[in-house]
Amino acid sequence: MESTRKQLIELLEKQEGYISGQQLSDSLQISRTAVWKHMNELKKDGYEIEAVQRKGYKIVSYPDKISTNTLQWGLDTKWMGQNLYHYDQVESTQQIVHEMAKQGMPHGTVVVADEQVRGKGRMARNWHSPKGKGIWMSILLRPNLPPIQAPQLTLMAATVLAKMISEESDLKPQIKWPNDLLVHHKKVSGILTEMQAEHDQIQYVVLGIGMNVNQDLSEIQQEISHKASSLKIESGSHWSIPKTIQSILRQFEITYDQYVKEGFQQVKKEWERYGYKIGEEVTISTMKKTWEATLIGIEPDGALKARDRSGNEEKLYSAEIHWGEGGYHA
Ligand code: BTX
Repeated sequence: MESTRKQLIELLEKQEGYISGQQLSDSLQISRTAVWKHMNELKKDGYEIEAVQRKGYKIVSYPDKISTNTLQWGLDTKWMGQNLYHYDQVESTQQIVHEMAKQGMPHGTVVVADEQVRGKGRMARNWHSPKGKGIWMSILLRPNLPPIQAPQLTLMAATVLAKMISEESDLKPQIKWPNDLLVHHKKVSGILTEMQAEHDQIQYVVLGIGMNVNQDLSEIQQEISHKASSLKIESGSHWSIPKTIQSILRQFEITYDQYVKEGFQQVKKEWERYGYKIGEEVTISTMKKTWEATLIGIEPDGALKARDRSGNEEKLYSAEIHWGEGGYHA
């Protein structure tokens, strides 16, 4: 039943224009009546399907409602999100995936929530996760890597989100080191990577993605409204959350598999392509000094590389960067 519906959506998606009931019934090896019944179930789940006599069926619009079904149907990945759980409200999806990891759940397990009441940012900061307005999800990864390479996964995830936004819209996303996703200088997404490691080997990683999708301006919390935004505000149109989650999962799988096969080089290239202020001069302050430097790129250990006016290069791990006009401090 489940897999028939999944195949049905895949056939509808692949077809440009209409696909006939007969073709569907032949491909799925079910009766025309069964096809019709499945169509009704899809409509109940929020798919808008047009049925035209002698032409067949076509998906007109995708559901806005998130459910395990709407997320998994049409998700043509091999491992990413094939084990997926959706909740209405949670404290934090991170915490749930940590539990699942300890119970032995597989690589690529995904937890998505409509709302988080205790969403976490880095360094015990809060992450606002209002109901139905964004993507609040955590992914379980079991990479065969030493812990020292974990920052590469965060950098990789940032490129995944940037690529997804570029592909799905005319927006020009940028990645602000280490991992803020900006559109028009404002943060639309953040990544939180938490790792469990033993004996120089990563046991598992919980990679959390928070993305502001459909908030209007008035729905962005006042204290962050100068530096945060949503895809809807910046693009001027509503985004389907299930479709956007699927695009992220699809892009993530492709990029991750390539990273495992070919290493960090491609991630570095992509990251630098989207990198905020890469090639530009900023002011940097550390405990010891404050200086002007040009940002030149990232290093395999996740550091940001900068060159001062005398040509000396330095690797930055946690310096304060004055991002200048429109930017803000991490
Ligand atoms: P971060 O520490 O870079 O960002 C947190 C800071 O960003 C906050 O201190 C606040 O200033 C600002 N902020 C808070 N909420 C938002 C928001 N919705 N949009 C823009 N700026 C905001 C980034 O941490 C990592 C965020 C990961 C969130 C995901 S959601 C799924 C998973 N579950 C969970 O609890 N966390 C992750």
